[in-house]
Amino acid sequence: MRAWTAPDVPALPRAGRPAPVLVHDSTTRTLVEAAPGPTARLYACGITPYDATHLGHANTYLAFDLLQRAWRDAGKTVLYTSNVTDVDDPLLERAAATGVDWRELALEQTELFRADMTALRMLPPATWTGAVEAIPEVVAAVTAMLDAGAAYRLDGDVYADLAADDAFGTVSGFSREEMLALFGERGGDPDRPGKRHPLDPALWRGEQPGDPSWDGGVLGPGRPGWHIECAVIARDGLGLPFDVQGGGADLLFPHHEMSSSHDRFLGGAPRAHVHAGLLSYQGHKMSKSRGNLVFVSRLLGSGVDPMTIRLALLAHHYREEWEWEDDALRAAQRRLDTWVKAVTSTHDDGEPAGEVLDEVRAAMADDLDTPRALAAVDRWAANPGGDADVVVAAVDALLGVEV
Ligand code: 5CA
Ligand code: ZN
Repeated sequence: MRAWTAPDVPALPRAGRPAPVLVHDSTTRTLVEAAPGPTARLYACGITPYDATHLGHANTYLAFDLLQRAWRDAGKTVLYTSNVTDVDDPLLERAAATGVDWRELALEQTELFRADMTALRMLPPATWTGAVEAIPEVVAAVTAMLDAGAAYRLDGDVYADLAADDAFGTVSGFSREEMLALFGERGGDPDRPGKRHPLDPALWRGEQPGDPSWDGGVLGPGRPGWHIECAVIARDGLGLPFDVQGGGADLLFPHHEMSSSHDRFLGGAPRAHVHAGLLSYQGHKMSKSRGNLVFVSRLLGSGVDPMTIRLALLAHHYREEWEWEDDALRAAQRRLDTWVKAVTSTHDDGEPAGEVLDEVRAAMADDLDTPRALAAVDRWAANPGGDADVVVAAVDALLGVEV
């Protein structure tokens, strides 16, 4: 798929060697230098294109945008791949419920997402692949798993045989009970009769009347399972293993547990798993199924500055679970106004601009600590000194905020 246009990222002055960029790995539950080499490879799970783009999505994509900015500032080449789950049960169900063709729904919502990501100045993936586009590669991967005895057939469907993977369960570290409960809630089918193990995930779903299907070669006609979609798209975009697999906290299990299991078969699991906290609204997690959504496009349409939205999200650490309040935009707008004013009102005895750069840089390299980064800029803006251009560039390059 065609991604969106990249925002400019200014290069920042640097004296000395960059500090390692640390992020929280959900598997070890510690801060790790997830990409120690000169090239950093990131896969952030993309949207299922309906009800896009709500602020929960934006908050999660912001986390991975910031990670790329920190890596780039540390001198790394960043390779970023993402997907669009443009065929899956929830999308087909929404299309059927609203009487819209599922392809049209996916196209329209993907277009909306693209426009929202552009407005929010998110760095685009270098490879952005739809599930439908990846079908030939998924068919080949599932066929190879069957041939190797890592998968089995069940009434026209194909399932991964998790018993073939000794490392299954190590990504989330969840107990079998927790896994079973979450698997059922999040798209799995633990109760399907005939499976070798209730947690085995579908790799290929045989053709169903009324549902779209594609030629699966020896698999028969059907469509891809969800986790193999991301494993194959990540492998083809980044190579395996890659450095960071990312998404919202709801993807840790089953999605990232399962896709990592498939990755192990295909070439190696990601080195770290990074998850953003889920955003709530009106007392519940913002979710398509509940419908308590605040859409980026609605805010933009009502005249909200995209940088205000970005700043409202940046006010919270990416791992925090928090509730969106409508007045968050007012506070963010005030902050943006103060920064804009400070840039043109520096004075001789103000706080030096270079220290703001150091502090923002240090905060971002320390698990993307945006509240600390914003506090550093706020302090400077209250008493701005030195070369304002340095602060403008730091805020642009590291936080993606254009003042
Ligand atoms: N297509 C799959 C991933 S392969 C999917 O989960 N799509 S999604 O549209 O449901 O979500 C896209 C991303 O937004 C995921 O990383 C998901 O974890 C994240 N997300 C969804 N809801 C929220 C929320 N309320 N707060 C934060 N992130 C969220
Ligand atoms: Zn995914």
